[in-house]
Amino acid sequence: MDNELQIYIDGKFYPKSEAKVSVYDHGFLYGDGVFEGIRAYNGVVFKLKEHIDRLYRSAHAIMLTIPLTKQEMLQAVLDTLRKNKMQNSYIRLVVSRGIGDLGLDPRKCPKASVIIITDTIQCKASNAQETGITTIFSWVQRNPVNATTHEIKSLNYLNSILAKLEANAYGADEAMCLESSGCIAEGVGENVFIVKNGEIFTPPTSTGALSGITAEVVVGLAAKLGIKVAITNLTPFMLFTADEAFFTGTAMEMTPIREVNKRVIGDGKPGVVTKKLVTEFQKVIADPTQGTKI
Ligand code: PXG
Repeated sequence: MDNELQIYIDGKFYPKSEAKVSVYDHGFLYGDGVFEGIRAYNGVVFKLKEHIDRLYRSAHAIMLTIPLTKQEMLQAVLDTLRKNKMQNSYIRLVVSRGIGDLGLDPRKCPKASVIIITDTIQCKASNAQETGITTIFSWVQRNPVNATTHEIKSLNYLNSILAKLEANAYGADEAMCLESSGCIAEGVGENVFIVKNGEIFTPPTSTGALSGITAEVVVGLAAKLGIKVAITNLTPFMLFTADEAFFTGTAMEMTPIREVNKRVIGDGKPGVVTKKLVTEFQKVIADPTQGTKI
């Protein structure tokens, strides 16, 4: 197929149907690797440098040597988008430990593998931004900071998948995880924010949450709008009784939360502060100075 999506694997392009990695790759055998999810809007890769920086920080934390410089990685992402003539895309950048033997010792894996997929994603209903989504607290505790913490964007996502299964089982749109002290860590692939009395609150990354690039953008927008932001522990009660709540993430973008474990948040509709931020957020993702041009 001529128009089949082309996938980058270690410097070469393969049609999607032939883009394969070895069953001896430790990314597959052990979840040993790191990744990023990135979006391109209208020919501009949003916050590409920030995502690449985070990828290399994750790799550093698991002592994984990426066989490309950051600049080469950036070029490889742009090349893959150009190859596929993609102007709008959801980009998945994966670096796995590479091929080893059946033992888990990473020293048996001489070379990491770099994979770049430039596809699209549908992770929420098309009207989610207007209606908000429903969520539940999962029984699954976020991996603690002294374990496979989500501060590292690693290929170990079973913690999130267990929580997502719970959302599916209860018919909720998304799940959230609590950390060991019972405070809110984050969603399965999103950071969580609440609004109370016109101020914004979000948990610190010391709960084992990822330092979200979308969250950082939203915090910046709030500052620009003169809305106070506090990074602080959030209890489930604080979310139940918030005026407004929303998720942020590359895949989810900014999405209002209207319900948590059947408790309606505020009046069950996206609130004024959330709506103001969503408007600003739409402007930022459309701003070519906020990313890297394809
Ligand atoms: N927390 C976790 C654990 C994440 O994986 C975020 C927060 C949001 O971070 P950014 O930087 O994107 O604002 C993420 C990243 C999906 C999906 O399919 C989403 C992520 C990762 C993997 C899959 O929804 N989001």
